[in-house]
Amino acid sequence: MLLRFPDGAEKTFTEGITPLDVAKSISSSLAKKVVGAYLDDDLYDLNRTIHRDGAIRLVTESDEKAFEILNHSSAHLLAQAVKTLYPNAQFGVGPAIEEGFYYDIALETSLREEDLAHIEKQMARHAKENHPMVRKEVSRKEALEIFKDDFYKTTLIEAIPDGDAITLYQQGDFLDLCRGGHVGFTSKIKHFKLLSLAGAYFRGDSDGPMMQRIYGTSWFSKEALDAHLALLEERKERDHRKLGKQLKIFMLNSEVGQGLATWLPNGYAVRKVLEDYVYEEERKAGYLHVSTPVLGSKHLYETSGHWDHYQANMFPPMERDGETFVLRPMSCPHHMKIFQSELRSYRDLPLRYAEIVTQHRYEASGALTGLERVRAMTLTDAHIFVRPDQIKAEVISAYELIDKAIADLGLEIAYLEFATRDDSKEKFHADETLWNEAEAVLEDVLVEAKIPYKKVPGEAAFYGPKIDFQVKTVLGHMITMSTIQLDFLLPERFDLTYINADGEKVRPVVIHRGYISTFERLMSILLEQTKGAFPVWLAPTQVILLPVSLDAHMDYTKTLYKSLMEAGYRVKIDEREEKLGYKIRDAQTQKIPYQLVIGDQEVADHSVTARQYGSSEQHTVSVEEFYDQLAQAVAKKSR
Ligand code: TSB
Ligand code: ZN
Repeated sequence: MLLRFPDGAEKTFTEGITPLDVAKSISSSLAKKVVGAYLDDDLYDLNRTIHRDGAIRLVTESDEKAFEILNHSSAHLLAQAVKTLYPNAQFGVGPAIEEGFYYDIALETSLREEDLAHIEKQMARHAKENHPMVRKEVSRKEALEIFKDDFYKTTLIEAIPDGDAITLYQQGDFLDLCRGGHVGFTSKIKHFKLLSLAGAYFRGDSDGPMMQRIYGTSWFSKEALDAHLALLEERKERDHRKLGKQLKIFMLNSEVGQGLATWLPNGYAVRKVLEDYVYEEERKAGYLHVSTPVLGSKHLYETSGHWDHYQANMFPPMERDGETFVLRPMSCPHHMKIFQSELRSYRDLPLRYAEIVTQHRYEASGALTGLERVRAMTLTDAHIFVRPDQIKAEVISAYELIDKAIADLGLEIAYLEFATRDDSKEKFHADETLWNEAEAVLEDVLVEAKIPYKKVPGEAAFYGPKIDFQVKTVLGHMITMSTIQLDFLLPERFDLTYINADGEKVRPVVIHRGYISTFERLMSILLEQTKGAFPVWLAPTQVILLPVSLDAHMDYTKTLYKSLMEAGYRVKIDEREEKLGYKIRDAQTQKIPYQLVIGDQEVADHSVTARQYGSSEQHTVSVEEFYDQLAQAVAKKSR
């Protein structure tokens, strides 16, 4: 039997060897790291015998595929352990997933978190016993016979397309239906952890039976497992839903309604700074601010094409006095009408209308996630009306404005997504010529400006292609934040025109621009990024004053408070009858950037003793010096 290796070398082996044997024939260290092999395009288990010639590529622990093979094998080990502990258990599917594996289990008793530790121990026992995971190919008839009392496996077998091989895997006395790709021996599974329980419908079908899903994760070394568990812990800590509650930033309440966030005073304080930032940056960049209603007539949204292409994301219409209204999912149609409200000349362009826009989208309830995906949202929006010869310069200046804001916010662009259409009829408008032109122009700008991007067909807006700014948080979470979209369609549908230099009526082009996303999504990103320790310019409370004595030091404290408030800072006095140490700890929990302790010395010298969030050091400085520090901290934003 002749096997060809990736480096071109060929070697003859006796028939019936396994990938493990092949690795051993090369080196014993390789044999330790190998987890399987590809023979041509077929994935082989580590212990599956090879009966034919072919190109072989050993899969070792460092291979991307290896994690999947290990985790898939771990799912089997989990099922084996569950079967040992609960002999009546039956099983649905048990795949590897991005960060581990799961198995869906049908069991009379409902499992509790405490049971996971027992199951984990049993897994460790079976791992030690070193069962080979033995592959058997069977006919459909045989498979159905073997699993005749098992509704789940029978259903899964019946779903296997005709002509596909049906394979079973035996490990110890546990037999499972599986396509394969295993580490061959249970002893290869060493560093794993069961993480959580959830309910899951069999094959995701909500009409089918509900099963119990156990999630786990499996790694090739203890270090890797520990690092992953630490990351999971960090993720919990940084979960914006948890932080938002703890720091009283926002609330989600089922009586208010699903996906409808309420901004609490602390959250609104941050949002107001961001609103002012957006307004000022836009003002300096020549944007004109407008304000339009959250409702629009349904007719307006029929004209724009939203009704035809975006209806699935809209709340149903409402009628009054013979007029039909919709809650707007976007503001573009309103801005089109502003453009249309006057006669426009080529000299008026570009016209940049900006608005902090509250809009409503119907997002499926399963898709709602804290503030990241909501149903009522406020977007930092703009629509820029340009002549064709101005497209490039305007796209680039919108890009630069966004780029600066992302840096000011202490975030980073991970990559740009160039979203184009695909051949879906419902999602995109039908004018081939407009599409081709818009995509070509936008891509040209990206290429000329040497901005690297990833092309993603099918993700465009219905009215045109877009550039989405993907931001990555410290946790590696990728989120669409800002967007620049090129639109030749809405000007057409609204019959927008301006008078060109030759006195003719011609069409403008529209650039839709989402600046720093919606405040909801942005807040979710900022919370995750900062763990709620906002930089000074954004912090809900920037300074807290802690008088040592509520009598002796109160006058001076109040004077300071007043002057800081007048100067535009967000300040609080802790007037509670508590020990100073307690108040300091509390201020740290609230992640307030500056804590000022005020006692006899400070009153006498006209000074403050300042401590910064996260530090145990304190410095006594003059009031003037403190003002300087504060102003500098605000000015540097999140940079
Ligand atoms: C930029 N008409 C354009 C606008 O002119 C528009 O609405 N584009 S959008 O559909 O891409 O949305 C703009 C931004 O809103 C997105 O880039 C995303 O950051 C944010 N966003 C979208 N859906 C949600 C949601 N459900 N919850 C929170 N933010 C959202
Ligand atoms: Zn728009």
